[in-house]
Amino acid sequence: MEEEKIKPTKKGGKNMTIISVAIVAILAVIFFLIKSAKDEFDSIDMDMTSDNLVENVESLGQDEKDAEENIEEFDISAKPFEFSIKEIRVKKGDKVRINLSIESGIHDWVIDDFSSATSQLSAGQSGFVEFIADKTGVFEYYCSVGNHRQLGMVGKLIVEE
Ligand SMILES: [Cu+2]
Repeated sequence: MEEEKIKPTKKGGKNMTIISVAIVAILAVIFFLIKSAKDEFDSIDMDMTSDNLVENVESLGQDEKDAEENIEEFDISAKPFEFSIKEIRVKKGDKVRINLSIESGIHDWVIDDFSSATSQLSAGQSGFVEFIADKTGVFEYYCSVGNHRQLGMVGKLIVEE
């Protein structure tokens, strides 16, 4: 009789031990997760202190600005042997869109420095090209048809900081 009474108690004790170990293990995992999350949070906090906070907020604003993407659009018409716009000025990071329409002859609009070009278009046609002005400087655009470039069918793209 006594043995039978002890047995279930022993069994229960064993189960309790397993459960306790499991709980401790789970708590350890939770603690570890919380701690690593907190460490991460603390390191973010560090960057957000005083002056850095202002910088971070400002750069956040800058990122939003970039995400909006400032598109600079230019309508250029072409005839032998000139473009209606000979100088384009944009800011670095701007998306540039060139809408080219052809008055007479066959022309295109090419800028090697940004590996961009419209297709060759004939009178009455229009096309466009878009690219990001991702570097500053003065770059030449031109018409690649025949010797149009040599005949002065060129212009300047000025990208400012
Ligand atoms: Cu041309």
